[in-house]
Amino acid sequence: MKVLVLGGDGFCGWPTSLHLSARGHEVVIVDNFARRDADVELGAPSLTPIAPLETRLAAWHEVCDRDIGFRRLNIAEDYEELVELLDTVRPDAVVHFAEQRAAPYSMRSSAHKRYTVNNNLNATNNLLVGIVESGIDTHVVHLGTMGVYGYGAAGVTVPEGYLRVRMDGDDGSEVEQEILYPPSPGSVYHMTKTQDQLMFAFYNRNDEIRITDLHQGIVWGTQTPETVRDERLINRFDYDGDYGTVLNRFLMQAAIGFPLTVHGTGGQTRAFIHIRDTVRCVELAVTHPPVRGERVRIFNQMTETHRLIELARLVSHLTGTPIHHVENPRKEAVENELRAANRHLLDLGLQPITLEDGLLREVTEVARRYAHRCDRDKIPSRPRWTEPPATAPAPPADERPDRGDADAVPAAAKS
Ligand code: NAD
Ligand code: USQ
Repeated sequence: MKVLVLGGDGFCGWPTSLHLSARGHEVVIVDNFARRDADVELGAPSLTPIAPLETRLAAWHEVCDRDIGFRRLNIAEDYEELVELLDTVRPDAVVHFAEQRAAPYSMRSSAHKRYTVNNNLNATNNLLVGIVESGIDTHVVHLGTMGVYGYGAAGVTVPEGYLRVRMDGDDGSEVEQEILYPPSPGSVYHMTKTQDQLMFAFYNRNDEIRITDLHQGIVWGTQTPETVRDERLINRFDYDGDYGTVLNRFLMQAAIGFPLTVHGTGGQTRAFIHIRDTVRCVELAVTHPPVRGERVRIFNQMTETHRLIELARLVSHLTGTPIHHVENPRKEAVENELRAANRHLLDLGLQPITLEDGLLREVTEVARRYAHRCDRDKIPSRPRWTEPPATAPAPPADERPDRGDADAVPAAAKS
């Protein structure tokens, strides 16, 4: 199949592009390097040394004699070029990873909130309008998030996208309907993903665009069978307080002996998936497209749920690293239960990789190998969801929130 991978230079997009290429698909990556620009803005590059994209692509050609195409485009702004690309490539599927994906980054400042909304909503809308304008029949596979549901499901297993509801009809009868599960975003970033859902529902109904929306949990791990084939293919590893996600952060912190930064009590429960399963799930979605006229497919792309304090204890037990409960910079429930359905991907053949010591050690070893590249000052997560009330007692000196460069303009918004 011909597949356009939007955001194919990123943490999920790069290994997915390699996986699809290795499985015989014809891949073209589209990226504007906004993520690499954010590395520079934050002064916190990937822990692993990621090669420039041209070097990555040349290395892939060397190791497996396959070509991956590349087009540098800002899909949120370069609309005409995007339409021309869609028209030329005429892809069977477009995998859409190209959004600003970090919740803390989206909460840094007014400029970061505006950048995240402008980038993510225009990226998705441009893609959908562009597909309509070019008249191609392609399948959009979008990376959404489990965070669209919020994380407190009131004793209910979170369904895959749709909720069956019963309402009282005007004539006293009972009316049954399936609606999108009520959105409950916990950050500006997550809010953009809930808005993506509405755009998908509209263009799917109005223009019959075929869409699969993958509501992904927190991705952990770093390498896949393809990225280990050559050091120039190595995947990125985010450990900083904006882009680093919780389990990879704990494993990296353990690798350098930095006390594990549990926000608050650690009672939050979240959904997780290993990067090797991410790439397999995307391929399953790409190779099992919906038919024209079918409503938006929503799959929960997660394999397990864990309470953060339990993950921290597991990592602490494996490595001997102490746990440090830090003041939570986010506005989120102190603790929550979370169960979610994931039948669709299992039925398509996914055999989940779940948390086990070997894989945890593998990530810690990667982190240890590149520990010399870590800047410990970039580890604390500084963006705050709200300002503390003026009357609040000052936190102890060693836990005083440091706003750092929170008011800087996002790098990508300047270009
Ligand atoms: P990432 O930031 O590493 O990659 C995103 C890529 O998209 C980057 O290479 C960036 O340069 C590119 N991009 C952003 N805006 C663009 C634009 N306007 N035009 C062209 N390219 C653009 O993020 P990731 O971790 O690979 O996440 C990919 C997708 O998966 C995101 O949409 C994210 O919301 C979703 N997701 C990620 C996780 C996770 O834990 N990493 C979990 C759930 C969902
Ligand atoms: N947390 C800590 N300590 C840390 C970092 C985070 O306790 O050092 C806590 C946070 O307070 C939060 C939880 O861990 O309760 C998850 O934080 P995270 O940064 O790992 O994940 P999140 O902000 O939710 O975002 C990530 C990805 C995003 C994706 C989302 C999936 O960056 O792109 O959409 O995971 S989900 O969480 O299911 O919504």
